[in-house]
Amino acid sequence: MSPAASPAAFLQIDEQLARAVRTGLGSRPKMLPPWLFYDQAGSELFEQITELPEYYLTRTERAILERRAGEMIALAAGDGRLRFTELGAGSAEKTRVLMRAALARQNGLVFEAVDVSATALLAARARIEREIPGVKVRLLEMDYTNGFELDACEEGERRLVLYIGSSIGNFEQEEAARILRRVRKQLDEGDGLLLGVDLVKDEAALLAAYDDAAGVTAAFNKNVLVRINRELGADFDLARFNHRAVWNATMSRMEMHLESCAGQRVRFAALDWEVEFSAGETIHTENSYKYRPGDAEAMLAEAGFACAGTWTDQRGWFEGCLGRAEEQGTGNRE
Ligand code: AVJ
Repeated sequence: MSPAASPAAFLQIDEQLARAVRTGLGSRPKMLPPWLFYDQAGSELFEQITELPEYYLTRTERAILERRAGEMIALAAGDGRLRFTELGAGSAEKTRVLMRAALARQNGLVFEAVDVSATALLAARARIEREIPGVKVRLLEMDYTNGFELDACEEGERRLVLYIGSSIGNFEQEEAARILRRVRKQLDEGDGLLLGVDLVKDEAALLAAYDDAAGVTAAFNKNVLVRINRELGADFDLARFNHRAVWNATMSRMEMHLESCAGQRVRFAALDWEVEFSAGETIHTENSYKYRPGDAEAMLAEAGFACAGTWTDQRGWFEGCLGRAEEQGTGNRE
């Protein structure tokens, strides 16, 4: 098809987004990948979620870090200097606790922030460099799930990869394992990976965290439709989709869906495409896996890390686990 034949060829469309939408909404059940949430508005909504009374994850993990950062950093650093690399850094709000602990042991700290949201990264750098003297922020705008390459550390420096906030919970077991193995391949023996995972708890607490009273999570979920309307010239009517949060006990995950409240047809001008929805049909927009004690250690071990420490809160709702990169075998696993 020549560009002129496309009704919306003038729209500068993001090919990755177009592909994700075509694939996800063209399949049954319909789904969309969670990275689509994080445009500027979505990143801001996520920041609001982290402050909701129902969303215990951020608060609980921060409390663990506040109590244990010194210990974590000492274990990760050994007798070397640390460099931080955070996957899905976002605002890197909680990371500041770890930065301060590192700066109590060493002069200066390089912080490499990896994220798909450029606006979130720029805001994080401005704030961190203004408020925590000694931290040098490097921005890496990329989707770490597609693999990535990191610069080598300097002599005497150890890298500590931060993969916190239960970000790994968005991925199926296989994909999560692949991400951790790829991280391991970028590290040297003795480098660290701090993994933060949300734990299984009573269903009511989980449901509330993903369906808050103020409706912020609903807005976050629906924002994906707002984004598709804007970027692909689609005509989703937000009033005709409902936010749904479901606990899937069999799969040990919270799921978010957008449920079509009527039979309807949605048009995507930029794709010259239409999709039908039946009443009650859903778009599955996110999985958030919840783990059991021992799961994080097992995932780390499988990827080539020895567990150097595990920390949790009094309720046992969230867990941080520090893996130390072990000597790598010659086996070429991906
Ligand atoms: C950023 C993936 C950890 O799964 O809890 C918040 C995203 N989704 N509310 C999570 C999210 C709904 C969050 N993660």
